[in-house]
Amino acid sequence: MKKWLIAICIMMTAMLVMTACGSNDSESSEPEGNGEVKEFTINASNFEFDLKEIKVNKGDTVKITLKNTEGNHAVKFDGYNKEVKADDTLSFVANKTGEFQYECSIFCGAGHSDMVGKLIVE
Ligand SMILES: [Cu+2]
Repeated sequence: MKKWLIAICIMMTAMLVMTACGSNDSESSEPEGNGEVKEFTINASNFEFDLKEIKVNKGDTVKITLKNTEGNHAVKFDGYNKEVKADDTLSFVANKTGEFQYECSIFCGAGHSDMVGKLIVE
């Protein structure tokens, strides 16, 4: 009788530990939305982004890679408070609908203010 109880206790503890580890895993990995994963590459030059519009659906995981083909630029997404630097990939879940401007966040020269684009989340 006692051994049987101990066995159940061990099994329940093991299950709890496994559940805890499982949730930790999902927290430490990349954010996951309930939509698709959409990948984009923005090529930045003086003074333009080659990608001026990014369109996704709410719940999609957006992955954005920034490449600087000329000059030094970074991209900041208004409304989401996210930024991607050169040769880096930003990943976030588009959990808010609307139109959000993105812009160069490094002052790069005369055309800096022209470096804008639009993130559309439907
Ligand atoms: Cu700039």
